[in-house]
This record gives sequence, structure tokens and C-alpha cells, in this order.
Amino acid sequence: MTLDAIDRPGSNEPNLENFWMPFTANRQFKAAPRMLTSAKGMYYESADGRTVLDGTAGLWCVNAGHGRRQIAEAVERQLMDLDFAPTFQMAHPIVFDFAERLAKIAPAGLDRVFFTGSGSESVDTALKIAIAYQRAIGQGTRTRFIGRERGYHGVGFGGISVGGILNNRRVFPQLPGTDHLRHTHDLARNAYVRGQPEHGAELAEDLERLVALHGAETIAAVIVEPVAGSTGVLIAPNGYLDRLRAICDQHGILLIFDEVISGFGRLGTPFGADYFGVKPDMMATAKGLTNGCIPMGAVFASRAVHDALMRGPENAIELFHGYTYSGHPVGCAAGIATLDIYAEEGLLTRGADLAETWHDAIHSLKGLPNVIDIRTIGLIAGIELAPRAGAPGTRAYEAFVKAFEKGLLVRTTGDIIALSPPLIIEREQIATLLSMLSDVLKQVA
Ligand code: PXG
Repeated sequence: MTLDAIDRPGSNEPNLENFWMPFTANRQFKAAPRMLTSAKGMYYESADGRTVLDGTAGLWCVNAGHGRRQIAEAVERQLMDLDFAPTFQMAHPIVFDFAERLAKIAPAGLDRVFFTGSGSESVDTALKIAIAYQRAIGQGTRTRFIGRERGYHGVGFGGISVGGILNNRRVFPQLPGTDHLRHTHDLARNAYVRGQPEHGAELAEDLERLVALHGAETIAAVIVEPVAGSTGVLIAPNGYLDRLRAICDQHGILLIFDEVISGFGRLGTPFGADYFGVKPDMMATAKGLTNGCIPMGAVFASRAVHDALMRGPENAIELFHGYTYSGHPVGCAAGIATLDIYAEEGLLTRGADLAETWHDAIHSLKGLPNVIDIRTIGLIAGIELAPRAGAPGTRAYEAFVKAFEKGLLVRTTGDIIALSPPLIIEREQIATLLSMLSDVLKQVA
């Protein structure tokens, strides 16, 4: 019996008071908790003994599915061999091995890897590297960042400053000098699209406007998600990222892709950069890097960015930045085992094989009550519902709760349902997911 159960005689339930939950309506949740207790493959088990199909790969991270023995064994071995060692002026071999393995699957030339502990840390790291790079090449006036409306780049002060989701920003101060491109969501022109929307490339010209407004010599970097996930699955329109790349090149601005969600096979290619055929100067990653099972992130930088900082006296620290857990050996072990699984099972491209089935299945929800848009790319789907008058978000939230009760885990943001199953999903499981979701949508008024 736990101490808590002694405090509350007769109870085997955990005491819910102490854990302050992230991005959660704490009081609502604690009044009616939804608990997951174990996971294997495509499924969770809930505390009340139900099997729940994981439609979201946890939080867009468990790309190889749950309970992978290979990862568990690598982690256990690493914990017993070398549980922790510093990477400040010291190192251990596995961190170099992991970086080399990552370099092999990265877009060509984006192969200098800085490790972090999360997506938020990867974003803030990439932003800081951008400033340091500009200064190193004699462009010290470039301290401004450009993000995009509706962007999500984690919760650090850098990330919320370039991010564009009001609730994540409204009560917090932000980095001075950041500005935003308009978002690319355009239901009037682009509803019910499979893959990239046709319209909206011209929105990249916003960057020219911001250059004209602020002066290129003040702008260090632009950061965008190739596919914005958290904000409800907004896919870069055809030609948009190419145009951003061209404008950045013209003005000496670095282009950072936030690939925390789009990286590691989610789009049916190793990275979003591969899918869209546009190479950024840096990519921020996390999540699928370790199959979500050990917290870890990585920034991939181009050799040009990296090499510009490897100057000056050899005994000088080139970048005053890093985390206790940068290159944590256990994270590296988990990451290498994850990459092994991705390679052995072809998971980094499996999304491409399944895309047709996925698109067909999800788009068949068109016409169900309150569905106003459906968008799919790789193994991602966004299903947008009409908001209830005066109560935005409640319709999708109700769908989320009903889906969970039925045995399906989805994510919602506003009135958009987002799906991103583990990349191991089988065709029959796509069919099961769809049948549960369509039942739910029929029930939500
Ligand atoms: N960038 C992007 C594009 C993300 O999606 C982060 C940065 C931050 O990563 P960390 O590891 O610091 O959380 C994210 C995180 C959701 C959801 O339901 C998405 C995220 C996190 C939690 C929920 O869409 N993305």
C-alpha cells in the first residue's frame, strides 16, 4: 500500500492533488480523470481496463509504436554501463555515434548536430545559433527573428516569441523585435486538400514586406514549421517554402525549419525538408528522435553555420550554450536503437506507402455533421469542425472525450481534431480508427 492510500483509507487510486498538469484544464481533468496505464504497439490500456488505439503517437512522438524491447534493452544497458557523463569539456563515445548516425539520414550537408533535451530547447538553441552565426560573419546587427502566425515552437521565451498562438503568448513578455508572417490557412481556397494546398505560395512574400519594414540587416532568421501541427495541421502550400528559401538567400537571412513534428518519418520522408525539397540552414527536432521514450532534442545545422563559429583561438569556447543533458548517454542509446528500428522496418518512408490509404480513409469523413475541412499529408490528418456559437473548442473537446471512451486517442486544438498515429499502423487499424471516429462525429451535435 502506498503512503497516499494510507492517507485515504480504502483507496488504490493515486492522489491527484500534487501534479500540476501541463496544458491541461487541471480542475476539470481531476474531476473526471482519463488515465493510461500501459502501452504496447499501437495500443494503450486505460486505468479502467480498456484498450485505446493510439491515434496520436502519444504526442506526435512514438513513431515506432509503444513498448519497443530493442529500445528498452539499449536503455538498460546504457544505464548500467554509463548512466551519465558530462558533455561540457568532456564526452563519451555514444554521443558521437548518435550524431554520426543522425548525419547519415539528414538532408545533405545539414549534418552538424547540437543535442538538447526537448523541442522547446531545440528551438531556442537554433535561434541562439542563428544570432551567434550572424555575429560571427560580421552581421551583428541581425538580432531579429521572424516567425509565423499560428506557429508553435514550444514554450521557451524564444519559442513563444516566434510562435503565433495567442494563448501561449498573451500573459508572457516576449523577445523584442520579433515579427510574424501571416499563416497560410485558407479554407475558402484550399478546403479538403490531400497533401499540399495549391493556393498560398504568395504569402511567402510577407517576408519581403517585413524586410522592407525592418531592414534585412536587422533580421537573423526565419522559423517555420513545414507542417504546423499543434495549431491544427496547416500544410505549407505548393511553392511556399521554396519562395521563403529564395527570399532568405537574397537577404542573408537564415531559414530554420521546426521539424519537431514533421521529422522522423511523419510525412513519409525522413524529414519535412526532404518531402518539400527545400533545405533549411537548421532544423529543430525532438519527439521521434528517441521514439518519445527518453526526453531529447537535436538541432541539425549546416556546415556553413557550424563552420562560421569554429573560428578564433582553439582554446576558446565557440558557443556559450548547452544543457546538462545535451547528448545524455541514455538518450543517445535510445536514439540509436530508435534509428535501428526505423531502418529495419522502413519506418522513415512507410508513411509514403500508407499515404493513399490514409488520405482515402480520412477524406471519407467529408459530409459528416459539422465537418468543414479535412487535410492530410503523410501520416497526419486535421479534421476541422465548425465551432459552436459562443463556445469555441467545445465541439472538438467533446469528440475527444467520446473518442477516448470508445477506445481511440485523438488530439484536439480549438475545433480541429489532429491525428498522427505511430508509423507502424496497419491498414486494418486505419479502418478501425476511421470507424470509431466516424461514429464519434455522428454523435457530437
Ligand atoms: N516545435 C514544434 C513544432 C512542436 O510541435 C515543440 C516545438 C516543443 O517541443 P517540446 O518537446 O518542448 O514540447 C513542439 C511540441 C499537440 C502537441 O498536441 C504538440 C507539441 C507538444 C504537445 C502537444 O499538438 N509539440
